[in-house]
Amino acid sequence: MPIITPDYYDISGLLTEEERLLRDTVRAFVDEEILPIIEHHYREGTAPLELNKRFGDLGIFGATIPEEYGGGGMNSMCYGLINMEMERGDSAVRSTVSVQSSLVMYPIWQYATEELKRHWLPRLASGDAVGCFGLTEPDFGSNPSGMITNARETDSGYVLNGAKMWITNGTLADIAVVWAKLDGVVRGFMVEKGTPGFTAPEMKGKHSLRASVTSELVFQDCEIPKTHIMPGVQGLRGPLSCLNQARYGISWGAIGAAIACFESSVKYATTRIQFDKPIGGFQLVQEKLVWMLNEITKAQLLCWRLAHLKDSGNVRPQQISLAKRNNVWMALECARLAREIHGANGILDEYPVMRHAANLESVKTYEGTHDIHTLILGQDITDLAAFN
Ligand code: TGC
Ligand code: FAD
Repeated sequence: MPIITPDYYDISGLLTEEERLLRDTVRAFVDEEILPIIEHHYREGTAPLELNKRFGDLGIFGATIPEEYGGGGMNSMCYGLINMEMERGDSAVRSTVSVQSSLVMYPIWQYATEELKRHWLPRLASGDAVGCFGLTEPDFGSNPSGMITNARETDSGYVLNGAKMWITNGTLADIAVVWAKLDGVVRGFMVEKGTPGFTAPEMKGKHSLRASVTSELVFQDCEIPKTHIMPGVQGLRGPLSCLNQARYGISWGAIGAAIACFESSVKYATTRIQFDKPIGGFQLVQEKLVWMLNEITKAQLLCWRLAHLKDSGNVRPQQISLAKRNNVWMALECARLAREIHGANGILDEYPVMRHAANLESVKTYEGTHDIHTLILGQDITDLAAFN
């Protein structure tokens, strides 16, 4: 029997029964509710919003947030497994999970006032509310410290001015976590949908992550109450601490996309006949499948260990950078190899590989580009910064 879903080093055997059960539940959910509709959404360039409440019912949003705030109270392994299974469906649905859980619920839980935590976290966990995270600006992507979006304090609150770009779910969001400078220091602010002076137009024309909404956030004398600053953090380490959570999830997610490409490739290679035999019987095709299995297995082991480091409280951001950098690169290479194995059929949406390949181009760029993670690791090795 061919290997279809790779678990070559029995990572399943390293999971607890609860972790396995969760993985299998999310896997079945993706098979039954995401795979049948995702190509349609991708083709139309629409987000599967109907899934948000289902994610909430399944406890997928805010998996690691404490239960008293409506979260799942789960460990990092569970959060990783959720991301992996989701991205086996599509990077866009994993993006929705990443943004809601790591980039919206996490900073609210860590840094917002108790009142706003109690108000927003249960709504975000249930999928009744959607959030977004605004860090990137048109002129400041890899270098967010240069951001020009700013806040001015008034008697009643703060006035925001500036613009964010490339913001996942911005147009849909009921609550935006926005990073802006107050007296030259980066601070976190919570801006509710409909606040006068705040608009979030959708960006169009993407060839990648087409089943996800990406937006600008525009602030023109946008006044928010005093309570809506996040008192718990100051400086760039606020948004970067959230990115640690999301980059960790993406490291797992990328494995899911790679597995989808591997599964499709094995099925195709064992059934497509050329020169009177299945193409999987040719050495050059086998070499591609072996490369994929090899790299997926290494990525799985990396993430398994990373989850334990994270839950022990000993993980360093650079270790997360290594996993994000490696696993997304590995998944994109798998998608490209899968496209080759599928021949011309590889460009059709009857197979998932081109969609994953196009999505992974974004995943390689967001949450810190591949090269920015190279520089983070280069600095860690040499103690010399090469950013500028
Ligand atoms: P630097 O001087 O190194 O650090 C500034 C302060 O931050 C602290 N710090 C961190 N804290 C927590 N976690 C980390 N990973 C941290 N890295 C640094 C640092 O200790 C310092 O703290 P303090 O208290 O001393 O002030 O900062 P820098 O300006 O030199 O920047 C470093 C650099 C380039 C690595 C950083 O800016 C970076 O990572 N750039 C990439 C930007 C990025 O990843 N943007 C992502 C936007 S969000 C997104 O893409 C969402 S996609 C959503 C989806 O899934 O759909
Ligand atoms: P730039 O920073 O302009 O980089 C361009 C190129 O130059 C890259 O190859 C980069 O590696 C390279 N480069 C830059 N600096 C250096 C250097 N010092 N040394 C060597 N090479 C360098 N952001 C959010 O805040 N919230 C979101 O929800 C969000 N969602 C996104 C969704 C999608 C679909 C996409 C594509 C992006 C999203 N982003 C989001 C933005 C994302 O984080 C940025 O695109 C990313 O950080 C890179 O910034 P940039 O695109 O401006 O590229």
